[in-house]
Amino acid sequence: MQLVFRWFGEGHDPVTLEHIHQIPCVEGVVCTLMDMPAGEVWPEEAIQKMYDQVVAAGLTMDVIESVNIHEDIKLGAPGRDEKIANYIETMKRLSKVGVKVICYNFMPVLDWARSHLYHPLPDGSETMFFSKEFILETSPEALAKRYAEQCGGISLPGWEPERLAHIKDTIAAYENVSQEQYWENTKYFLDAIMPWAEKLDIKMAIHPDDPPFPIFGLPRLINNRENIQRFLNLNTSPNNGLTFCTGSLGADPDNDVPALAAEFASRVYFAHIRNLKHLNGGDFFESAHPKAYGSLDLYAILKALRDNGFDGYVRPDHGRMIWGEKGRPGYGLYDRALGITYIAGIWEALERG
Ligand code: DNO
Repeated sequence: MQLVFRWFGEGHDPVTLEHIHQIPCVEGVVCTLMDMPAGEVWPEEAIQKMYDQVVAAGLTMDVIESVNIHEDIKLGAPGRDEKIANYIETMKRLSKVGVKVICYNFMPVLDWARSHLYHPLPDGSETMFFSKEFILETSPEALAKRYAEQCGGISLPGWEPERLAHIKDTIAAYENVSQEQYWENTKYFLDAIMPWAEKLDIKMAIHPDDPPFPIFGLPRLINNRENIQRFLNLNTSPNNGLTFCTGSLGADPDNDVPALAAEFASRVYFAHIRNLKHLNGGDFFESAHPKAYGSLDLYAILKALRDNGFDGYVRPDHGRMIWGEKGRPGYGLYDRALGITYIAGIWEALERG
């Protein structure tokens, strides 16, 4: 197991590599090229520059989150073969600097969604909040506008400008894609990339849908036991694996997250560990990591992963904004640093028995 920390890259993240290097137990960072539009080949120089920066800071860059999938691939549109070829070329280039895991998602149009990015908690911290009623009543365009206002110009991963530019048309395009067709489009992509993933020794780790239930009438894929199993059966390459995101899967109280961790541990190559608190009616907020604060038992989840052979990368996921920190929602320095220390403590206790 290797503990890693997400870093959005120079100019995109108020958290520096030097800060990350000072957090106990962190060996590497999880990076991306934030400026790269989905569907394009990542330039070798930019990959090399990012890699050199990370290594110079004493950290590893084994995991990339994310190489985003172009909508043509998800929609099964005529341009998909070219976009898939570009995706494979990016995989080849990443493997040259030793990348071992690529985290990606197959969520239509949007990545994650929350109603509030900076919801105040009674202790004075701020966190992300999901109000089901709010999301049901809003439109994706209104949500994007709200995020832009709240974030003061930061481009949020999953809500990048190029993704938002055609949001209405892209959502409309999904009206012609049934859930079954969506599975077929997923399989088409997996069948094309997995032989390369094997050759390049890259584990592909799909991220679950966040939230794990349908929003804005769009199809869902990775949201419960049955669908995870179905996904893994679509292409049985051992390189076809999962990012096990406790907060995404755990947002549905019907998902028994430790049981899912136990069942799928051998296909989990990357874990996002965070907690959340369920409220009435499907609402939830993202809490501090320890069990006393949320509805998930991260000890039980980590134990289930470890007991069942997981040996991948782990990062603390979304933290609250504490101690007056201002930054990317979910990705401040302090609470994630507390989170990773909690995870490291649990792991050490598990290893020492
Ligand atoms: C949000 C993240 C997601 C994740 C992608 C992976 O905070 O967990 O944006 O990076 O879904 O492709």
